[in-house]
Amino acid sequence: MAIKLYQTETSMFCEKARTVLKLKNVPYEIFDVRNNRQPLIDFSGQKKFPVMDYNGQCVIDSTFISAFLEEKYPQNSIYPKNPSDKGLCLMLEDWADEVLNQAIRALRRAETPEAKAEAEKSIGVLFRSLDQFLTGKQFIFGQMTIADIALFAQLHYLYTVVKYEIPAAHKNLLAWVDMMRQALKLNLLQDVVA
Ligand SMILES: N[C@@H](CCC(=O)N[C@@H](CS)C(=O)NCC(=O)O)C(=O)O
Repeated sequence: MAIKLYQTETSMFCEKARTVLKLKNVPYEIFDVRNNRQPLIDFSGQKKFPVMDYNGQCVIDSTFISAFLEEKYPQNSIYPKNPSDKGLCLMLEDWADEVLNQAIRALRRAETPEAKAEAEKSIGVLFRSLDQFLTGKQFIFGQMTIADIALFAQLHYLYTVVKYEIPAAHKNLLAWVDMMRQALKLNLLQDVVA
């Protein structure tokens, strides 16, 4: 069995895939696409990452990579057992990957004080929803699932790349972020999941 992840260290979607591999204790090697995307394009026929080479089988997109890994390595399941909870978990994964991701990208791209204020206003709405949702919660479904992993990968990017701290008012959200930091054995929020 050989797994190669085409990736970069700082991409949130790559960190999401690495976290699933780590949770399941699956060994893998990496190919860093930062300076050379050609091997990724040759292997996958497209330029987005992460891409997983699983014994020559090509799996594109962090959501499909996670589901594929779950099938091959059921230990430390990334989905809740209850079927309805699993549906909600998948919706949360999608919300993190699409909605939260767009707000974080907007914050990263904001160059003027006006653009930054606008982006902070938009992401503030999402922080408030998350803060409310995470009231009194540790892992969302009682064990670490892809909902926690996908949300953390996006929020973590604020600390590793954007250099933006979630405002102190969002106490439940910040407590959850810190709980995830500890669960993933990161000394600092600025460290990436390896
Ligand atoms: N839905 C995809 C998103 C992947 C994605 O947008 N990756 C970015 C890096 S974070 C990328 O490939 N950017 C380069 C490009 O679009 O050319 C996933 O979950 O893997």
